[in-house]
Amino acid sequence: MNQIVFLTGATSGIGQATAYHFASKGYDVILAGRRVERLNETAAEIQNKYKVNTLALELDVRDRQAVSDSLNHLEEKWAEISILVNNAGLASGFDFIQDGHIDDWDQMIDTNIKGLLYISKAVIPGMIRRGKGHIINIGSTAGKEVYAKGNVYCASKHAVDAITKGMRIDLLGTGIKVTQIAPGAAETEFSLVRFHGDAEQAKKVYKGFQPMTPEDIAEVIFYTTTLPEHLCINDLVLTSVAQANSFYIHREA
Ligand code: NDP
Ligand code: 8X3
Repeated sequence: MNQIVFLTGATSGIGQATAYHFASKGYDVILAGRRVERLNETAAEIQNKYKVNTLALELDVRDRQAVSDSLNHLEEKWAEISILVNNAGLASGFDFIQDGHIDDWDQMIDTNIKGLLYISKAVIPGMIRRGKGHIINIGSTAGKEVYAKGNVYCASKHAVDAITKGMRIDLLGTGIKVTQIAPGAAETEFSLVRFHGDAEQAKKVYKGFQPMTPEDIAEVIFYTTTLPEHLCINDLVLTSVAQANSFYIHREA
């Protein structure tokens, strides 16, 4: 039987690329996201291409009841999740704190922090019972430094940083590995979402340098799962060579 990886936010960007990558290595994949058409298309294409099993879970990670219902009632063949990738997340808005929108704040906090917690709460007990598992939380360079207009997004990713550390401490002795991957700029739908669909603004974010691709990050996420049983990468910051941290990006004119 193949091992099972569960990815949230698998309808685009890093989550989708990671689903393809794990499938290419022979994993069965549970894909979760809200956009059901994309979810079904991605699941079907992965199944066709890599001849592994896929399960498409239409799920809003902010919906506490839906998360616990769907994860506690998985068919038996899907219940033993080996690897959880807590990837679903977003930045919504790019405003000084005094101009920020409370709906944006709620959405980021509810998705990036509470969603990650709801999903983890549902998956961890099975891992504990089996005495093994790997949780990979997708943080950000925004969880390491705070930049202007990043306020609540940065706070949500600092929370991911803290929750990841807390998980690793609390899960000591259970055999579960806990890893944070903290990427810098990667060209996905991230900026389009942040700027509420403004494609011109989104394009500017990646102008003049080569950002990472979602596939770059997928490869590294997979790598962290290939180490011997006694080894765990705790925290990994990953940027393109043109980026040093949240503040410094070398752009060609
Ligand atoms: P995308 O916008 O391309 O993908 C985001 C994914 O998250 C989508 O699949 C979306 O699916 C899902 N998602 C958003 N909200 C919810 C929700 N409420 N419930 C379920 N799924 C949700 O962006 P990225 O791939 O770039 O982002 C993935 C993660 O990487 C995020 O946590 C982001 O913060 C982080 N990150 C991104 C960086 C970048 O530069 N791109 C850098 C550092 C970190 P759907 O809309 O279908 O629900
Ligand atoms: C995404 C990277 O620089 O927009 O987390 O915060 S950044």
